[in-house]
Amino acid sequence: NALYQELTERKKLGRKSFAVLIDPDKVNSSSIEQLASLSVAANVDYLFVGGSLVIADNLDECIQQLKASCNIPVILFPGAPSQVSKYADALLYLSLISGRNPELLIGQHVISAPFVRQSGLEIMPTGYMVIDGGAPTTVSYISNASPIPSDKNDIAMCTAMAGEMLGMKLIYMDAGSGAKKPISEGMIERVAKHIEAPLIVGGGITDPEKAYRNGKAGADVIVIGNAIEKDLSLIKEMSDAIHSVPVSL
Ligand code: 1GP
Repeated sequence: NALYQELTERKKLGRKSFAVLIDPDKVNSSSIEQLASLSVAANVDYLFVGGSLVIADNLDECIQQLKASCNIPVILFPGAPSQVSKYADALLYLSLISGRNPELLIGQHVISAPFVRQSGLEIMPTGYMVIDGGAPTTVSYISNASPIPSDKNDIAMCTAMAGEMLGMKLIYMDAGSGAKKPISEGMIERVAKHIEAPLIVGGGITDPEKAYRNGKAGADVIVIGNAIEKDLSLIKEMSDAIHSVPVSL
């Protein structure tokens, strides 16, 4: 589990990481190359690949191409068990702990377990928490589970604590891709103070200032997808902002 170790070491040092989220439906071979070279130039730490709804059948190709174009670790962020590719470096093994849909807590894991193990991927058990992003997002609809209300910081904190005590190694708080309202710094701070696992935060972050504030509030990894799809120059701006968060332990 080399990548997980790296994540925890970065957290110990108070260093923030930037993950670019790539939706396989929204890229083609030339945009993948461009994304990879911009990400290398901007010192992006991780490439996350996946989405709640992946329509095209190009996951393997997309990842193989990313791996051929750069050395940034590729981590799967699957919306369904079908989104597993042995070509990636690691897999966020998500259990939707904010919801009460048994299929996404454990059901789909049971069905895909042999396949996932056989993939040889580094598995990162992740407590996945969907937070209300102001309007229904794809993830809130597809998951068929209520998100945590955006102002209920204590619910988020207790959910993350429970996830960690159940053995989850990462906590991922997500307002959903393209969320109108990203997660508040108050909620991030409340959760970060009560867990030791690295905290991933994403959903609806569109400006570098917000990304910076999330890092200051306690997010260890900041994930950005939509905003970058719209404006590739944001890769560098976001990366600089996230990496400029002062170290505080
Ligand atoms: C969604 O956290 C990710 O699952 C990123 O969201 O696409 O809104 O940046 P955006």
